[in-house]
Amino acid sequence: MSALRMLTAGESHGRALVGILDGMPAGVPIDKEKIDEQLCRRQIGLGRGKRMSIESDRVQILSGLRFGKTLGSPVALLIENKDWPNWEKRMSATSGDDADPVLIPRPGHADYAGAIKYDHDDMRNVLERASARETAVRVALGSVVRQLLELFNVWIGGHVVQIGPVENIHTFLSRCDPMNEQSERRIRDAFTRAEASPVRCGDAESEKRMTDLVREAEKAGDSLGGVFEVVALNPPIGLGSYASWDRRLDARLSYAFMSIPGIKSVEIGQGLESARLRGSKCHDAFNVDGQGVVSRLSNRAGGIEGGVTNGQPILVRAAMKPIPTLKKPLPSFHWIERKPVPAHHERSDVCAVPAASVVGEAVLAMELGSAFCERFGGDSLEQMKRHWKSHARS
Ligand code: EPS
Repeated sequence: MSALRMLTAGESHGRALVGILDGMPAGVPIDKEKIDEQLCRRQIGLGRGKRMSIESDRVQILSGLRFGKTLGSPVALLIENKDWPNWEKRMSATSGDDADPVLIPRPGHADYAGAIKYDHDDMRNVLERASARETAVRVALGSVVRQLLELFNVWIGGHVVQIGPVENIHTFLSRCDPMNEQSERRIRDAFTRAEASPVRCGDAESEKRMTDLVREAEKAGDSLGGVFEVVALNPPIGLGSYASWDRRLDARLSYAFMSIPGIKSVEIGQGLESARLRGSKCHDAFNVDGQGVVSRLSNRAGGIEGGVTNGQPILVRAAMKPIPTLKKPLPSFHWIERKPVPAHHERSDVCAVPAASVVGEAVLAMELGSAFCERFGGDSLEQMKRHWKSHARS
């Protein structure tokens, strides 16, 4: 069982999203503003739909904290759906049956398989929970864990490296630099620039091509996917384990990233590219200097060898498919009449890859934080700090 356990609940147009995080050590200072900052980052970006102008996600901390510090008890968070008053009758938890049912499934969404699986006669019962709106509360929970990791100097960032066929040609991952002051600065700079970009891409030329593409897809009533990359700097050596399949950190990260709606593939380090390379070009050679300090000549493994962190930055890339809700819908069929009709459309995002990148950061924080708590244990932050200090070695 993971040291940190997370559970979320909530429908996209229900009253609120709720998240519970169990396993946080006691005494960790948590800043609500920092959680709200992450929620805000998830909402912005070119290509987001009209819903984002209705919502202004802010967290309410329901339990697990006292005077700004964790208690060691479960942390419960709530994010209100501002859209709820518009759906109060149609999404009532207690009474009513007069809402028009959704009867036309969208290819690519959970509508069809979900309705059959749960014996629903209204596909709204599926789409409300299958919606990527759920990721808002995951970002909030991830921010709590991120604040723990920051106390141990672990820093997480991310950016978009591809939208549709347009790639950011200046990704640092392709170079797989080893960790040193220079590469750390380069990574941080790239992410700082991405922060100011509407498509979360720090390279001006690629950004321009990406924004043109999103605007053009919007006009065409179409949607776009892409690839984002997230990085954890300064992870300690020894998170995860090679000892059992389900303790391998790369396996756990892949599982977690694949659970983000729309994600179709996950790469750690140079990922797929490894299959093309010879062993002599694929692995990260050691270097020992005159003082006996060990370093690496590259970081193609993305910071994980044998399922265990090796102290190099952790690099994860994830590919997202285009949003399935299309203004110009694909062919579908009427669930009752069994006749061909275009798919259901309410409103939708053209491209949510910049938002998914922020969700990826939260997911990385959650998995890393859990492995961190497993390795350094402790019921309180003070105990964890003592364990962390006594484990430090290279
Ligand atoms: C989302 C809210 C949703 C969508 C999007 C994610 O709002 P609504 O359904 O009211 O327009 O914008 O959902 C999806 C991408 C999806 O596939 O369901 C959010 O808060 O991120």
